[in-house]
Amino acid sequence: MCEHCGCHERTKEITLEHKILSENEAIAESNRAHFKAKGIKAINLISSPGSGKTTLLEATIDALAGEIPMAVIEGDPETERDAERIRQKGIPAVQVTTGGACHLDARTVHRAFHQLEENQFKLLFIENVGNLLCPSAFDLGEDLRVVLVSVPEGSDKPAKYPAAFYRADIFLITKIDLLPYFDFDLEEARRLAQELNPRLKIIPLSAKTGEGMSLWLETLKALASQ
Ligand SMILES: Nc1nc2c(ncn2[C@@H]2O[C@H](COP(=O)(O)OP(=O)(O)OP(=O)(O)O)[C@@H](O)[C@H]2O)c(=O)[nH]1
Ligand SMILES: [Mg+2]
Repeated sequence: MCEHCGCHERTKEITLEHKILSENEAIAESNRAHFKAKGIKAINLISSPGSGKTTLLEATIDALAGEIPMAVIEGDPETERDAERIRQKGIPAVQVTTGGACHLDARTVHRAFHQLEENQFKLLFIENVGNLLCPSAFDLGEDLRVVLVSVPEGSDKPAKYPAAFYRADIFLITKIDLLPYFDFDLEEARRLAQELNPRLKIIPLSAKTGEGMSLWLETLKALASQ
Protein backbone atom coordinates (compact mmCIF):
# COMPACT_ATOMS: atom_id res chain seq x y z
CA MET A 1 0.00 0.00 0.00
CA CYS A 2 2.86 2.35 0.85
CA GLU A 3 4.25 2.07 -2.69
CA HIS A 4 0.98 3.52 -3.98
CA CYS A 5 0.27 6.23 -1.44
CA GLY A 6 3.79 7.70 -1.60
CA CYS A 7 4.43 7.59 2.15
CA HIS A 8 7.62 5.55 1.60
CA GLU A 9 9.01 8.40 -0.51
CA ARG A 10 7.98 10.89 2.18
CA THR A 11 9.85 8.84 4.80
CA LYS A 12 12.99 8.97 2.62
CA GLU A 13 12.51 12.75 2.24
CA ILE A 14 12.23 13.20 6.02
CA THR A 15 15.37 11.12 6.62
CA LEU A 16 17.32 13.21 4.10
CA GLU A 17 15.98 16.46 5.59
CA HIS A 18 17.03 15.27 9.04
CA LYS A 19 20.54 14.44 7.78
CA ILE A 20 20.95 17.85 6.11
CA LEU A 21 19.80 19.65 9.25
CA SER A 22 22.06 17.66 11.59
CA GLU A 23 25.07 18.26 9.32
CA ASN A 24 24.17 21.95 9.36
CA GLU A 25 23.94 21.94 13.18
CA ALA A 26 27.46 20.52 13.45
CA ILE A 27 28.93 23.21 11.16
CA ALA A 28 26.90 25.90 12.96
CA GLU A 29 28.46 24.82 16.27
CA SER A 30 31.92 25.06 14.73
CA ASN A 31 31.06 28.57 13.37
CA ARG A 32 29.93 29.56 16.87
CA ALA A 33 33.20 28.36 18.39
CA HIS A 34 35.18 30.12 15.66
CA PHE A 35 33.31 33.43 16.20
CA LYS A 36 33.75 33.12 19.96
CA ALA A 37 37.49 32.48 19.68
CA LYS A 38 37.82 35.70 17.66
CA GLY A 39 35.55 37.72 19.96
CA ILE A 40 32.98 38.22 17.19
CA LYS A 41 29.22 38.36 17.74
CA ALA A 42 27.11 37.24 14.78
CA ILE A 43 23.59 38.45 14.05
CA ASN A 44 21.29 36.57 11.65
CA LEU A 45 18.61 38.79 10.03
CA ILE A 46 15.54 36.94 8.73
CA SER A 47 12.56 38.49 6.92
CA SER A 48 10.49 38.57 3.75
CA PRO A 49 12.04 40.29 0.72
CA GLY A 50 11.91 44.06 1.08
CA SER A 51 11.15 44.27 4.83
CA GLY A 52 14.08 46.64 5.19
CA LYS A 53 17.06 44.48 6.23
CA THR A 54 19.69 46.28 4.14
CA THR A 55 18.22 49.71 4.92
CA LEU A 56 18.40 48.86 8.63
CA LEU A 57 22.03 47.77 8.22
CA GLU A 58 22.85 51.03 6.43
CA ALA A 59 21.27 53.06 9.25
CA THR A 60 23.01 50.89 11.86
CA ILE A 61 26.38 51.42 10.17
CA ASP A 62 25.77 55.19 10.03
CA ALA A 63 25.07 55.18 13.77
CA LEU A 64 27.80 52.82 14.99
CA ALA A 65 30.72 53.23 12.54
CA GLY A 66 33.74 54.55 14.41
CA GLU A 67 32.47 53.00 17.63
CA ILE A 68 32.08 49.30 16.75
CA PRO A 69 33.94 47.59 13.87
CA MET A 70 31.43 45.70 11.70
CA ALA A 71 31.27 43.37 8.69
CA VAL A 72 28.38 41.97 6.68
CA ILE A 73 27.57 38.74 4.84
CA GLU A 74 24.77 39.29 2.33
CA GLY A 75 22.61 36.42 1.07
CA ASP A 76 20.53 36.84 -2.09
CA PRO A 77 19.48 34.57 -4.95
CA GLU A 78 21.24 36.89 -7.43
CA THR A 79 23.30 40.13 -7.73
CA GLU A 80 25.91 41.95 -5.62
CA ARG A 81 23.54 44.86 -5.01
CA ASP A 82 23.18 44.58 -1.23
CA ALA A 83 26.91 43.99 -0.63
CA GLU A 84 27.67 47.04 -2.79
CA ARG A 85 25.27 49.13 -0.69
CA ILE A 86 27.18 48.08 2.44
CA ARG A 87 30.64 48.63 0.88
CA GLN A 88 29.57 52.16 -0.08
CA LYS A 89 29.37 52.78 3.67
CA GLY A 90 33.02 51.70 4.03
CA ILE A 91 32.20 48.38 5.70
CA PRO A 92 33.57 45.05 4.42
CA ALA A 93 30.86 42.87 2.87
CA VAL A 94 30.79 39.50 1.13
CA GLN A 95 27.89 38.72 -1.18
CA VAL A 96 26.71 35.10 -1.29
CA THR A 97 24.52 34.45 -4.33
CA THR A 98 22.60 31.27 -3.69
CA GLY A 99 21.13 30.71 -7.18
CA GLY A 100 17.92 28.88 -6.43
CA ALA A 101 18.47 28.31 -2.72
CA CYS A 102 16.05 30.15 -0.43
CA HIS A 103 18.31 30.38 2.66
CA LEU A 104 21.91 30.56 3.84
CA ASP A 105 23.37 27.54 5.61
CA ALA A 106 26.22 27.21 8.09
CA ARG A 107 28.73 25.95 5.50
CA THR A 108 28.12 28.93 3.19
CA VAL A 109 28.52 31.32 6.12
CA HIS A 110 31.75 29.55 7.12
CA ARG A 111 33.20 30.13 3.63
CA ALA A 112 32.05 33.75 3.49
CA PHE A 113 33.50 34.38 6.94
CA HIS A 114 36.95 33.24 5.73
CA GLN A 115 36.77 35.84 2.96
CA LEU A 116 36.25 38.52 5.61
CA GLU A 117 38.83 37.28 8.07
CA GLU A 118 41.62 39.70 7.09
CA ASN A 119 39.41 42.52 8.46
CA GLN A 120 39.11 43.30 12.16
CA PHE A 121 35.51 43.46 13.32
CA LYS A 122 33.36 42.85 16.37
CA LEU A 123 29.84 42.53 14.95
CA LEU A 124 29.12 40.30 11.96
CA PHE A 125 25.70 40.89 10.40
CA ILE A 126 24.36 38.08 8.22
CA GLU A 127 21.47 39.22 6.01
CA ASN A 128 19.67 36.01 5.12
CA VAL A 129 17.89 35.38 1.82
CA GLY A 130 14.53 37.18 1.89
CA ASN A 131 11.74 34.89 3.05
CA LEU A 132 10.18 33.86 6.33
CA LEU A 133 10.22 30.10 5.74
CA CYS A 134 13.50 28.39 4.75
CA PRO A 135 16.00 30.42 6.83
CA SER A 136 14.19 29.49 10.06
CA ALA A 137 15.40 25.88 10.02
CA PHE A 138 19.09 26.68 9.54
CA ASP A 139 21.28 27.67 12.47
CA LEU A 140 24.24 29.66 11.15
CA GLY A 141 26.13 29.75 14.45
CA GLU A 142 24.75 33.20 15.25
CA ASP A 143 24.63 34.77 18.73
CA LEU A 144 21.48 36.73 17.97
CA ARG A 145 18.62 35.80 15.67
CA VAL A 146 16.51 38.73 14.51
CA VAL A 147 13.20 38.41 12.66
CA LEU A 148 11.77 41.46 10.88
CA VAL A 149 8.22 42.16 9.70
CA SER A 150 7.47 45.50 8.04
CA VAL A 151 4.23 47.44 8.50
CA PRO A 152 2.96 46.91 4.91
CA GLU A 153 3.19 43.10 5.35
CA GLY A 154 0.44 42.99 8.02
CA SER A 155 0.32 42.22 11.72
CA ASP A 156 -0.84 38.61 11.23
CA LYS A 157 2.60 37.44 10.03
CA PRO A 158 3.80 35.91 13.33
CA ALA A 159 0.76 33.59 13.35
CA LYS A 160 1.27 32.60 9.70
CA TYR A 161 5.04 32.05 9.89
CA PRO A 162 5.57 30.75 13.43
CA ALA A 163 8.84 28.92 12.68
CA ALA A 164 10.57 32.25 12.09
CA PHE A 165 9.67 33.33 15.63
CA TYR A 166 10.34 30.24 17.78
CA ARG A 167 14.13 30.54 17.71
CA ALA A 168 14.39 34.31 17.33
CA ASP A 169 15.76 36.57 20.06
CA ILE A 170 14.50 39.88 18.69
CA PHE A 171 11.41 40.82 16.68
CA LEU A 172 11.82 44.09 14.78
CA ILE A 173 8.64 45.68 13.47
CA THR A 174 10.07 47.83 10.68
CA LYS A 175 8.83 50.84 8.68
CA ILE A 176 6.70 52.19 11.54
CA ASP A 177 6.71 55.57 9.78
CA LEU A 178 4.11 53.90 7.51
CA LEU A 179 1.68 53.06 10.36
CA PRO A 180 -0.71 55.92 9.47
CA TYR A 181 -1.18 54.46 5.97
CA PHE A 182 -1.73 50.77 6.77
CA ASP A 183 -4.08 48.86 9.09
CA PHE A 184 -1.14 47.17 10.85
CA ASP A 185 -2.11 46.49 14.47
CA LEU A 186 1.02 46.84 16.63
CA GLU A 187 -0.61 45.23 19.66
CA GLU A 188 -1.79 42.23 17.62
CA ALA A 189 1.71 41.69 16.19
CA ARG A 190 3.21 41.88 19.68
CA ARG A 191 0.65 39.49 21.15
CA LEU A 192 0.94 36.89 18.37
CA ALA A 193 4.74 36.93 18.54
CA GLN A 194 4.83 36.69 22.33
CA GLU A 195 2.39 33.77 22.32
CA LEU A 196 4.90 31.90 20.15
CA ASN A 197 7.99 32.99 22.03
CA PRO A 198 7.58 34.81 25.36
CA ARG A 199 11.30 35.68 25.61
CA LEU A 200 11.27 37.71 22.38
CA LYS A 201 12.43 41.30 22.68
CA ILE A 202 10.14 43.36 20.45
CA ILE A 203 11.35 46.64 18.93
CA PRO A 204 9.19 48.71 16.58
CA LEU A 205 11.38 51.06 14.53
CA SER A 206 11.86 53.04 11.36
CA ALA A 207 15.25 53.10 9.68
CA LYS A 208 14.01 56.06 7.61
CA THR A 209 13.00 58.42 10.43
CA GLY A 210 15.18 56.93 13.20
CA GLU A 211 12.18 56.38 15.50
CA GLY A 212 12.82 53.37 17.78
CA MET A 213 16.39 52.93 16.53
CA SER A 214 17.96 53.75 19.90
CA LEU A 215 16.76 50.51 21.56
CA TRP A 216 18.10 48.46 18.62
CA LEU A 217 21.45 50.26 18.76
CA GLU A 218 21.68 49.87 22.56
CA THR A 219 21.01 46.13 22.16
CA LEU A 220 23.86 45.87 19.65
CA LYS A 221 26.24 47.86 21.85
CA ALA A 222 25.45 45.59 24.79
CA LEU A 223 26.08 42.51 22.62
CA ALA A 224 29.38 43.91 21.35
CA SER A 225 30.58 44.61 24.89
CA GLN A 226 29.90 41.05 26.16
N1 LIG B 1 9.01 53.97 4.61
C1 LIG B 1 10.05 53.18 4.88
N2 LIG B 1 10.61 52.48 3.88
C2 LIG B 1 11.65 51.69 4.20
C3 LIG B 1 12.17 51.55 5.52
N3 LIG B 1 13.17 50.66 5.50
C4 LIG B 1 13.30 50.26 4.23
N4 LIG B 1 12.39 50.87 3.43
C5 LIG B 1 12.23 50.71 1.97
O1 LIG B 1 11.84 49.36 1.70
C6 LIG B 1 12.42 48.94 0.47
C7 LIG B 1 13.18 47.64 0.67
O2 LIG B 1 14.26 47.89 1.57
P1 LIG B 1 15.53 46.93 1.67
O3 LIG B 1 16.34 47.44 2.80
O4 LIG B 1 16.22 46.82 0.34
O5 LIG B 1 14.86 45.56 2.02
P2 LIG B 1 15.54 44.12 2.22
O6 LIG B 1 14.82 43.45 3.32
O7 LIG B 1 17.00 44.29 2.37
O8 LIG B 1 15.19 43.43 0.84
P3 LIG B 1 15.83 42.06 0.21
O9 LIG B 1 17.30 42.12 0.43
O10 LIG B 1 15.45 42.13 -1.21
O11 LIG B 1 15.17 40.94 0.95
C8 LIG B 1 13.29 50.08 -0.03
O12 LIG B 1 12.57 50.83 -0.98
C9 LIG B 1 13.54 50.90 1.23
O13 LIG B 1 13.78 52.26 0.96
C10 LIG B 1 11.55 52.32 6.55
O14 LIG B 1 11.93 52.29 7.73
N5 LIG B 1 10.49 53.10 6.17
MG1 LIG C 1 18.56 43.39 1.34
